[in-house]
Amino acid sequence: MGNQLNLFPENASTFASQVDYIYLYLLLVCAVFALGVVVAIVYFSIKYRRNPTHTAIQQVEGNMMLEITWSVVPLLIMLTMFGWGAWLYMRMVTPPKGALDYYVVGKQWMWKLQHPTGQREINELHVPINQPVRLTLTSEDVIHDFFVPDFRMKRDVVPGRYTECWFEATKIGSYRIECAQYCGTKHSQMIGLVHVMSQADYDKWLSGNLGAETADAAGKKLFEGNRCDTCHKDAPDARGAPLWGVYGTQVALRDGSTVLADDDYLRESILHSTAKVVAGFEPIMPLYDGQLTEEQVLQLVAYIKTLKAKPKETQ
Ligand code: HEC
Ligand SMILES: [Cu+2]
Repeated sequence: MGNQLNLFPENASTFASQVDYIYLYLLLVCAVFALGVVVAIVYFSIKYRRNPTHTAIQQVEGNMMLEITWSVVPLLIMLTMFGWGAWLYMRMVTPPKGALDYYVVGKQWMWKLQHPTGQREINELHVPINQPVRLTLTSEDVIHDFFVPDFRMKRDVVPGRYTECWFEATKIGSYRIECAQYCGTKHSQMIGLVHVMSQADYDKWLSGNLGAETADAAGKKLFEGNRCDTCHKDAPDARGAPLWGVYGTQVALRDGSTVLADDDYLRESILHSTAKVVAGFEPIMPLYDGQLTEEQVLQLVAYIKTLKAKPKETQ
């Protein structure tokens, strides 16, 4: 919008302006109250300054109306902040169906990113415009934080678990990625760029970067290479728990509880299989902790998510 004073980063995603509106609203409310307090301080300190003509001042013991007003009015104002904030927060943490799935692994001190179609990048991410993009994030070492100020998008990247976030870019251009969690000596150099492109340019970019394997294809190779398939076969006599169609279902565990088979559960089952043992199975699965990188685990999880249940055979 021309040469204006740049108080805010650019608005380059669908929720950037929403975040700014809330921010301005909070600022406005604070400013109005701060101003009121300052004016009252100045006014009263002049009005009631030490003065020989002032005699002893009458004590005010309390005023019910006043008490109620200054409790209820701030409460109502707070509730508007809460309601508005919660509404936007829910939008920001719920990726829409059909979002493109990208994977992000943070590492001292770089970002490794992978496209749904397999292309890999370091510290750079090319995405199409006007298309919801979902990121699944994890870390190889310490806590990082994936921050794109121009999208108002920020998510902690935590070792040992998956976090996710999403955005839909609305402006072609390049936007800075910053690590927003102090992560060691070169934290300030853990930066990158998101390149938002037209769909046509994006397709061209993708086709110029062939030779990559999708995450689930790489996962399939790892699955065979690590001999997961010797136990996890799609056969009734398999020694491992069935993985076909397991994603998104409730899994019954040996201790009688159930657990939702989401990304985090699959990750934990691969690295520390004994943490949650599936009902009807012995904890014979080897521990893969330390044997697989986070990227490989992401790929295995991506592969397991593609395994669909076969239609039940009629007996
Ligand atoms: C020696 C046999 C064996 C091997 C090898 C093995 N698993 Fe397992 N796996 C099991 C058994 C048994 C269970 C169920 C008991 C448990 O949860 O520990 C299981 C459970 C799982 C689960 C949880 C499944 C569910 O239904 O909740 C996942 C995911 C999994 N394995 C993935 C893998 C992957 C990926 C590999 C290879 C890196 C692998 N397994 C290698 C035997 C094996
Ligand atoms: Cu970092």
